[in-house]
Amino acid sequence: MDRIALLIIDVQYDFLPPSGSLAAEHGEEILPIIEDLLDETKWDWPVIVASQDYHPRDHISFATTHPPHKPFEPLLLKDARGTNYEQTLWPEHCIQGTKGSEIEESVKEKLDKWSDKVKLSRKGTHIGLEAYSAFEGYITEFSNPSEPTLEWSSGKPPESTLPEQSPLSLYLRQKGIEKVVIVGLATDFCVFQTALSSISASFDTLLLGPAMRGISKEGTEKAFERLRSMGGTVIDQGDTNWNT
Ligand code: VGL
Ligand code: ZN
Repeated sequence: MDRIALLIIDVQYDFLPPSGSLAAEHGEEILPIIEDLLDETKWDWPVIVASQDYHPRDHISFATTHPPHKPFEPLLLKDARGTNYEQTLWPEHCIQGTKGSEIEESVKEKLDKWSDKVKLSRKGTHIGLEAYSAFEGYITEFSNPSEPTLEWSSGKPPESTLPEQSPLSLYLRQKGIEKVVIVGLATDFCVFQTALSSISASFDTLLLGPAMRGISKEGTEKAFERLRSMGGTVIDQGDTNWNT
């Protein structure tokens, strides 16, 4: 048996209907599938990593940080590493200390039961850096997570690392992981970027379509197409027989 890790991306209230500020349409439909994947009588994951988008107030990605610009506008910015890039501006979401930043309760409860097999990747914690991929976060205990240190919040940020040198990649390799199964939100942003990093870091990468939802339909289709062309395995969103 391969050593397979389950990566659960950003299953947080702000990405979920009905109250999320940046909800993926029908995002709630993935919850029963993820709960099933976390049933210890059915599955035996050696490693599970949940990611959490975890922004400070005034994060560089928020439209409110750049008045008079509005959510979903593109804006050219310079990030905390001095890199010029095009930011899609977002409504405020996943702000540290708010309900919207919390991992959805039924999933969190199940994850707590996996105790030392589950870790948390916290990302987007630096005020001046956008970070979509779970490979761009720092790794901490799921049940007793640490708050971001200065370099991960507002100080001089850690230098950008290649995906294979990232904290998550080093952790997975140390655990002997060769393959990852990715689920969560949102397909066209954080799931997509996590999968790209995973492929670059040479993990055998499988995306479970029925257990993910996107922010835009076109973005989701493009993401699936691009990941397939890069060597990822993508199970279609509508595939109801994936588990047989
Ligand atoms: C995400 C937009 C902004 C995501 C996070 O989790 O896909 N999307 N921040
Ligand atoms: Zn975000």
